[in-house]
Amino acid sequence: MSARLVELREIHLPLVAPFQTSFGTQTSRRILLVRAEVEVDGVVTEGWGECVTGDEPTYSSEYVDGAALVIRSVLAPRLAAIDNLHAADVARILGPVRGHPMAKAALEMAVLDAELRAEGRSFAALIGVTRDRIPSGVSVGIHPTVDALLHTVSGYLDDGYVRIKLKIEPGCDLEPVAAVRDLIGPDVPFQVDANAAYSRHDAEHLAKLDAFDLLLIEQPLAEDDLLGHSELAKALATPVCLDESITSETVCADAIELGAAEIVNIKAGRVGGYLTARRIHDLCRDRGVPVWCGGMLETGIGRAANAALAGLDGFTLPGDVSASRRFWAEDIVTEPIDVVDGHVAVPTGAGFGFELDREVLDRATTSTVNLRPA
Ligand code: SMG
Ligand code: MG
Repeated sequence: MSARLVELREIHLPLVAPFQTSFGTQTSRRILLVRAEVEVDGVVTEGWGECVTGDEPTYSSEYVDGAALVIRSVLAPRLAAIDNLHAADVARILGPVRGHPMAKAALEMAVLDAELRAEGRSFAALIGVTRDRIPSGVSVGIHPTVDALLHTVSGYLDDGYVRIKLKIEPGCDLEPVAAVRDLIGPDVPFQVDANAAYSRHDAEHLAKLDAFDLLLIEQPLAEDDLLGHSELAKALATPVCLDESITSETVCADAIELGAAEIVNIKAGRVGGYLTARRIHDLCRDRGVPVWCGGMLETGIGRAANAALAGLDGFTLPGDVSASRRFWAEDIVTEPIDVVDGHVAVPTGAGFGFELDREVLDRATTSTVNLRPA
C-alpha cells in the first residue's frame, strides 16, 4: 500500500459572526484542503487533510497563499518522489524543509486519512483512544461592548459548552473578564487567551486576573519569549498555558523544563501533524503537565480529527473543539459536528471519521491544483 497526493483545493467559507482576536478580525476563511489516494489491489481510497493557516500571517508566520505555494512547489514534489509513501514517514521526509508545519501537517493528514480508510481503521483506534466523547469548550472573541459579549456568552452556556475561553488584549481584559465571571458564576471553568499581545512589563497588570479564578492564561507573551513566560508564571497565581510557542516536541519539553508552560494547548497544525501532536501529548503526560486540544476554526474535517486526538487520556481539560455551527452556517463541508450535553463524540469511522458533503465542498471550492507529478 502506497499513497500519493492528488489535489490541493482552496475553499472559501463565511463565518456565522465576526471573530476578533488581539491580532485581527475575521469574517470568513480561505481554507486549503489536500486530497491523497491510496491504491490497494486496484481499489483506490481517498483521504483528506485540512491546512489550518489563516488568510494572513498573524497567528503565526504561515498563511494560505504561502502554504499553497510551498505545498505545490516544494513539499508535494518531495513526497511524489518517494516510491512507497506512508503517513508515518511524511514528517521525516519533509524534515529538511525548514518551518511550514501547518502545510506539512495537511499533507501528513491527507495521507494518513487515506491509509486508515483503506485499512478500515479509525485514527482514534490507531492512537489508542478509549473515550467515546470529549468535553467541549468554546472560544469567544473580543466584542465591541460588554453587553454584546455577555449576550454571546449566555448563548454558548445555553448551547451546553462546559468551558468558556475569552480572547483578551491590552485595554480589553479586566473589565470583560470580571463581567463574564460575574455572569457565569464561580463554577463554570473560564480561561483567557491573549494571542501574544502583552509584554514582559505587563506582569503586574496580568496578576490582577488572579482575582477571577481562571483555569489558565493562554499565550500572554510573544511566541519566542519562553523566559518571559517562565518569569510571568512565577508572578501569577493563574497557570500559564502556551499555544503559539509550542512549535515542536523539543520546544515543548524545554518550555516545561523552564517553567514557561504549566499547561499546554496542543494543535496538530502548529507542530507539523497529528502524529507529532500525539507525541507531544505523551511527553506532557509523562511530565504531569495537563493538555487540551486547541482549534483553528476548522471545517468538519479538522474538527473531527481534533475530536479524535482529544480523546487521549492526557487531555484532562476541555478543548476548543466546539460544534461546527459555532463558526459555520449551513455551508459546512462535512456532516455537522454537534455538542450534546456539553460533549462532542469521538469519531469512530475509518480515517479521521468525517463524512464529506461533496456538493457543498464543490460549491465552496475557489481553486484546484493538481499535485500529481507531470
Ligand atoms: O477553532 O474554536 C476554534 C478557535 C479557537 O481561539 C481559537 N483559536 O489562539 O487558540 C487560538 C485561536 C487561534 C485561531 S484565531 C484566528
Ligand atoms: Mg490560542
